[in-house]
Amino acid sequence: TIKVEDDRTGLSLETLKRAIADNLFYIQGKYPAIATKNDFYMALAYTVRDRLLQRWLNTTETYLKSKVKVVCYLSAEFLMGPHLSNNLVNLGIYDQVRRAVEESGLDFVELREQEEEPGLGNGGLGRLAACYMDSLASLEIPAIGYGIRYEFGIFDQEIRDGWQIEITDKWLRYGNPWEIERPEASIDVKFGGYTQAYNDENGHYRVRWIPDIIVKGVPYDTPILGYKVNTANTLRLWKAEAPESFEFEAFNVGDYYGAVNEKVVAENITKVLYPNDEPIQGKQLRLQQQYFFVSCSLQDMIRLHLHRQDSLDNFHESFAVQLNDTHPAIGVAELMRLLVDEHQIDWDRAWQITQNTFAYTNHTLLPEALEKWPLSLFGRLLPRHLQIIYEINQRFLGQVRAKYPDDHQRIARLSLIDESGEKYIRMAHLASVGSHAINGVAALHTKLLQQDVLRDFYELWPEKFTNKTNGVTPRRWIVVSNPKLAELINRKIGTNWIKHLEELKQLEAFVEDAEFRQQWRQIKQDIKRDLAEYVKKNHAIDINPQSLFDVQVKRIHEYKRQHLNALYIITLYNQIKQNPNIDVVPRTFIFGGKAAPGYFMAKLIIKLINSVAQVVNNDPDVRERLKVVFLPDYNVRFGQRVYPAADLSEQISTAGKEASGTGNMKFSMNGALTIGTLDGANIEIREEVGAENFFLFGLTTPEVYALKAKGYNPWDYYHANSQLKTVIDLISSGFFSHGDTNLFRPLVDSLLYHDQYMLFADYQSYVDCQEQVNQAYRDEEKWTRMSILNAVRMGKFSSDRAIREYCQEIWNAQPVNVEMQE
Ligand code: 26Q
Repeated sequence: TIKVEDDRTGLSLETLKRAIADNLFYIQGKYPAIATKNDFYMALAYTVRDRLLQRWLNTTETYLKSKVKVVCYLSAEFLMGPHLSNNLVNLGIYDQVRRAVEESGLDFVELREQEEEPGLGNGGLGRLAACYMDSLASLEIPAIGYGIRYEFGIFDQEIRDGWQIEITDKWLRYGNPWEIERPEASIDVKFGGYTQAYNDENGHYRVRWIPDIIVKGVPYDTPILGYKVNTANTLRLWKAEAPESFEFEAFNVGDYYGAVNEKVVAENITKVLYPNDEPIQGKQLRLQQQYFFVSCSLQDMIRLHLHRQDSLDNFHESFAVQLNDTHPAIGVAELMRLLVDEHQIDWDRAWQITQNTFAYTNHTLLPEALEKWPLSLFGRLLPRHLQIIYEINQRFLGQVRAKYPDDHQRIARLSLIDESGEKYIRMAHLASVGSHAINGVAALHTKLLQQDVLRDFYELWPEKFTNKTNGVTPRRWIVVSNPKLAELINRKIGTNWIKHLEELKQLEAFVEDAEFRQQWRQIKQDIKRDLAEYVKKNHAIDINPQSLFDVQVKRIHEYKRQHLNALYIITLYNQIKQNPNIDVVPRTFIFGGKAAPGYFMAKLIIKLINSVAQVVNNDPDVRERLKVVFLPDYNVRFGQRVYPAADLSEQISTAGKEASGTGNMKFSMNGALTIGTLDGANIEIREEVGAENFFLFGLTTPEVYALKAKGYNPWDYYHANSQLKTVIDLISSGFFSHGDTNLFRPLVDSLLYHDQYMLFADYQSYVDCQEQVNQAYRDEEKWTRMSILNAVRMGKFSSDRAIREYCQEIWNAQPVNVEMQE
């Protein structure tokens, strides 16, 4: 008998081939002879999406029909990366679909590369949200990711003459096959205007908010399938539109241009992602973005809740809402407004519900990076929320006063309002007061939060604080990005490790197996060769696949110290110039990362790296032993290519500045060794992989603090260290800038006069440590052992572990089985 499979769910080669052809014809409206690569990609993407839909609808229905607790992850950023390969892996149909594509006479890799990656985030925080969505689904935890559907994500970076140029990211240009618009679930959001007190029919005091404008939020849903499970959760991103009725109203009054303008204003709200990874002071549009998506999301939750239950009294048993930093912290005031003003719940009960609902994750230690909004701006945009925040503050400070009578300074420090000069709303305080749990993202970070940034809150409520060390998903960061390594591991220990990463430990048994080491090395070698080819093809630079691949990819920031890495390159270069026959370990320095468009010093660091590259790469004395490449437009897709190709991972932030880091984890999982400071999660990585398998250098956090207290004087290091002096003088002399002595002056001056990040203090320690790296790399077998031990001891850093901890200690959320009936 012939089995007739459904064209939209069947998995046989014949069915998949026909599905691709059908989608090309019926969705793209093309036949093969006139189809573009993108048409074929779209046909393929729809073929895959079709195979997700049953699971997605079953999952949604399961949640609607039961009273299970749903985790809502509120984040202004979701840096998802390409969906196609990830979905194929999680569906378990990668090889089959690849064959179907190839038997259709198409180039699978070429089609895969057609996908525009949704770059709806800046860096670590946005990518963490994406890894957590993968783990939530893979662990079968009911969850919704709520965020913003930016029309333009993080800019595309080009490098011209060594400088960063920003290009608009038109990611939606050719359509997005992974999302479904749900206009029927749109939600109205108010802005501006004023409030009015009144007494309701029962004589209760109430407040109504009469807004200036109303903006409509339209949800766009993307399925997030877990790994080899039926659970497909939803990522719901909101787009701002003008309400339909608006134009008509204005038309009748005759103010056509005014109406069109209102429409433009409304649609501006979700136009573009702010490309900064620290707060930009007082930008009204940014506050509008935050309130817009948070209000849409909370109203959506209330609607879902009332669909399942008839009272909001147990809202916090329906939903656990996680605040990804303070960007959605306005949610605390918004939920109070919705409960008190719109659903007539009394204040005290509403406050209990609110505190039980929210939890807050902090992602930064830099005090200047704590979000605050000028009170005047805030009051104009959200007049009712300002009143609510005053009320929350008054009650909160009442409690503080009861505990610490007459401690006025403490009260001023804790207040939700900063009144030291111009008045500001402190969003971290609002988040802390409105949440039942507060967490940092690595052990050191949480400790420093407790001792420093949120110290007064810790003294008040020590029980609210917990650590949740970050993790990353091994599906995307090993299986998708490094299939050859995954394959080798599968042959040795099966596939359980993909969902239980601690099981990689079993591979320790093979460290003394010479054949296994050879296979391990061969994989790294093959991937390095692939990367070399890619760099040759796309950037016309020759790099030597035998050389040590030394990689620093991350946002460009002074605290991350890409320029310390540059100082080391110049140091090596000087050594070669001094003695051209010196025996150096050949190295390729690979950089990637975007600078915030307004961050002058970060852009100058990019220029410095490119200028050093020019000189080093073209000096015949170097004889190809050193190469420096800055690869433009670092993004998730390029991360997937570069982590598996790295020998050495640069994690060199000033101790106490990097909250966690997550790139550090992706490198190590793929067998790179780390050179790093005792900062963020580096500390825990070193604990796991063993100090003997980690290249440690630099001051500790207490040493950084002590040096700062005593007075850090860069000149002391400059005068005492001739090697360092030579490097700095060479930059100052215009050697890397065609004789221009002004170009890098701001950078050199900052290092010499007021460097918060203490590069010179760590310089010698870094150079010495790099020499240890060289020695270790010369011993191939030793290096391979270290590489293997790094990868197989990374179990702790799976985002599955992190999500389990959040579920147990913060959310009280349980897995829910999704049945697969049609
Ligand atoms: C805020 C207000 C206005 C405009 C922009 C912002 C903004 C946007 C993004 C502020 C911060 C960010 C992103 C921060 C971030 O990525 N932090 C990183 O989070 C990672 C995940 O926890 C950590 O691993 C990194 O250490 C931390 O730097």
